[in-house]
Amino acid sequence: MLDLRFFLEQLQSRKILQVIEDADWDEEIGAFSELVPQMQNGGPAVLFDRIKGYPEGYRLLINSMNSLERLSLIFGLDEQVDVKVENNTQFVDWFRKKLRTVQPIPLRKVASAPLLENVLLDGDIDLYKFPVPKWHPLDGGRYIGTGDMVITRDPEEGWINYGTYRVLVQDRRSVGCYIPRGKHGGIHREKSFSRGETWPVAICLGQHPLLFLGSCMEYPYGLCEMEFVGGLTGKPVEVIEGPMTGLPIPANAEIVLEGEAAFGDVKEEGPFGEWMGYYGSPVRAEPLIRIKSILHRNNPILLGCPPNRPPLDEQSLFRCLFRSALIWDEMEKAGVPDVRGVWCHREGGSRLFTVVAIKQRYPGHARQAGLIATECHAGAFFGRFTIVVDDDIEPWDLSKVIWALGTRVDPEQDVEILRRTWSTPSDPIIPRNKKGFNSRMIIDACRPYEWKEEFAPVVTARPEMLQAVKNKMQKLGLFI
Ligand SMILES: Cc1cc2nc3c(=O)[nH]c(=O)nc-3n(C[C@H](O)[C@H](O)[C@H](O)COP(=O)(O)O)c2cc1C
Ligand SMILES: [Mn+2]
Repeated sequence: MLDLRFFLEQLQSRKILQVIEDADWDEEIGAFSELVPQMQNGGPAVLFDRIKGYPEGYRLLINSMNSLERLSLIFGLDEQVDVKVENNTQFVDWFRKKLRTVQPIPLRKVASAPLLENVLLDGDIDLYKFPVPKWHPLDGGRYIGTGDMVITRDPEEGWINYGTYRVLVQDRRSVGCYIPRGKHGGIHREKSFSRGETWPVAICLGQHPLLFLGSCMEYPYGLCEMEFVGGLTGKPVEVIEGPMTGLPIPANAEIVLEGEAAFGDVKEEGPFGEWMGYYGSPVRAEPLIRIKSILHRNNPILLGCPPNRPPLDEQSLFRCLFRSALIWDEMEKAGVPDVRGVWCHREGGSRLFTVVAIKQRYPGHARQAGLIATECHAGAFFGRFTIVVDDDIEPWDLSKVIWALGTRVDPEQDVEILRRTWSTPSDPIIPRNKKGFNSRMIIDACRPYEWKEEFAPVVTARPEMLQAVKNKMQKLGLFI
């Protein structure tokens, strides 16, 4: 059941939910969000209740997706994936198969929903009713939307997009939202404004993590993320028609804001502690979304998923698994043969450092793989390094990747630089006056194709000897 409360029950029965009371929304919850994911096995999910200054029941959940066990629960696939395997590539394989086979299922409209238990209009609209954290000390305000879904419609083509973009409380009745150019919600916004219309938005601030994970995935332009989620579970996602915007809002959501923005009505947004571990984007003017209604369940739960410095943060594990699968899938669809693995390393926030393994088949195969991994939809935004390795290197194994870099790369001929690629104001290495573009490095760390057969052999014993000695060592109590 795609209900956050059902998921909480599952966490509770597995004893991976910690309730914390009396925490302060002002930086203290943020500090928890930095430290808890650094614990063993990703730490527990944490549900904050009785947050300072707020009544019991107005809750906030963090760290709810930061382990393979939790991700398996969310996707309902306990049986199929061995969640104990470190650096789990099985999850990527499973998800890649889904990407190939899932047929999107249209949303199903329902008339009633728990979300309609409370409908706040006009003078009752007050965003400070909810325990919105100030996550990091230098944040420009209290960010209500981190584990959110911003719902918009393409005013020309009619399709609905669900995208996760951060949301700042600007005052009691308006929010700001950070959507760099090219993101789907941003394209919808641009289209509405260029038609001289206002931009209607619904912002979902608490929902089952599967819906959230669908929303923050780089699913292709023109396709509705919640129809894909429906396809994944085999059942349509149930939605109500937003009373103010008509947008399809998940019926079991916890808190939803409906509003609209008008061209030229802007306010400064930022800074915000971002996923690369920096306050990368300078303060900019962003459209003010003026809230027309708040819908919420009794005792509502905000889903928090704040950025912190990778790799031991809440976001980079699921982003690593999904982006690896999405890039792999797009490479195959683009006709790159013999891709043996893709890994978007958490150390790079699962964007900045992508490794692709191939079995080289023909001259230029490695460059083709590197270029497409870098510029396909799932990889195009804000990447930095793409490394292509032979299939004897597991792309998730950093120490082997670095060994291949050191021994199979002649920088003079194995490095390509792409210029003026898609970046964002958040990119910390790009100076203020040049924000928007960045460059990419593609490193071909495969053995050179034309003399790969003569390439220096790897030092290792014969496989049968290795196995025999491993057996002997085990008997002696010597384990590797
Ligand atoms: C917790 C979290 C916060 C995010 N915040 C933003 C954001 O503020 N702006 C943004 O453009 N992308 C943000 N992203 C990434 C987008 O959700 C992701 O690129 C998604 O594919 C966007 O949807 P779209 O492809 O439909 O545009 C965030 C992702 C996560 C997991
Ligand atoms: Mn989209």
